[in-house]
Amino acid sequence: MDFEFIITSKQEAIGIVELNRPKQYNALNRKMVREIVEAFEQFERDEEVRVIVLQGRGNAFSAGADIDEMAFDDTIKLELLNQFADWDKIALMKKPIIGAVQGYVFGGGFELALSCDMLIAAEGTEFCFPEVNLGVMPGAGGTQRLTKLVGRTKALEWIWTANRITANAALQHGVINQIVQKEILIEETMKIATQISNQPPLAIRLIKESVNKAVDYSLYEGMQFERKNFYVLFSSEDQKEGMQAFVEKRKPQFKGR
Ligand code: CO8
Repeated sequence: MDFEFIITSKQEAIGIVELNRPKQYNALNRKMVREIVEAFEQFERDEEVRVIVLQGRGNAFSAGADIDEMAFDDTIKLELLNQFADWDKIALMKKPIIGAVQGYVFGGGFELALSCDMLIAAEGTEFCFPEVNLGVMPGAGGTQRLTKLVGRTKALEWIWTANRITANAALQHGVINQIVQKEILIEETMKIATQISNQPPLAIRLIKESVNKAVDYSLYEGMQFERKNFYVLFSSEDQKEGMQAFVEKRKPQFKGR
C-alpha cells in the first residue's frame, strides 16, 4: 500500500498502521485521515489480518488536527466538506484496533486514540484536549467518547481546562488499558495483538460489535443483540473446533470461518 502520510505493514496476522509526519508530531491533515481509513479498510478486507495496530512515528502519537490546514476554514466550508464521514468509518471497523500511544496524544489525536478498542501507553504519555485554547472544541467524537468512558464530571474538567492528563490518570479513569516502558511499547502491544489474533476471529469481531452496542443501547436491546451474535457463532467452524478441542483436551486451531 502506497501512502503519503502513513506507513503500513503486516506482521503475521497483524496489520500495522503508522502515522508518519513526525516533524509535525503527526498532526492529522485530512488526507492523512483518509489514508488511515483506506488502510483500515484494506486490512478489513484482508482475511489474513485479524487485528490492527495503530501507532505514531517519532515523539508523539499525534498532536491533533493540522491547525494550519483548518485555521482559515469557515462553518459552511466545514459543513460541506463533511470530513467527519471519514471518522465515522473508523468507528465502524469490525476488526480489533489496538492503539500504541506515546508522547503527545492531543485533540484529534486523542479522538483517534479513543476510536481504538484498546490502548497501550508508554510511560510519560500526555493526553489533552487543547481545542478550547484555540477557541473551538473537540469535533471527532471527543465530547461523546470521553464522557462515556470517564463520566460527565471528569470529561468537563479535562475538556474545559485543556489540562494535560498523565498516563496514570488516564489509566485510573479507564481511558487506557496499560502503561509500559517506552522502549517496549510496540513489543508489548504486539504481544496483546498476537494473543487476540490467536482467538477465533468471528467471535472476536462479534464481541466487539456487541460490547460497542452496550455503550449506545439500553440493557434490554443490548442483550437481544448479544444473544443474536451468540447464536450466529454456533454456525461457525471455529465454534465446532473450539469445543471439540476442549473435549479432546488439545489446543484449538481457529480458521476464521
Ligand atoms: N497542527 C499543525 N502543526 C502542528 C501541530 C498541529 N496540531 N502540532 C504541532 N505542529 C507542528 C508545529 O507547528 C511545529 O512545526 P514547525 O517546526 O514547522 O514550526 C512542529 O509541529 C513542532 O511543534 P512545536 O515547535 O510547537 O513543538 P513543541 O515541542 O514546542 O510543542 C506541542 C509540542 C505542545 C504538541 C505543540 O506543538 C502544540 O501545542 N501543538 C498543538 C496542539 C493542539 O492544539 N492540538 C489540537 C488541534 S485542534 C484539534 O485536534 C481538533 C480536532 C477536531 C477534529 C479532527 C479533524 C481532523
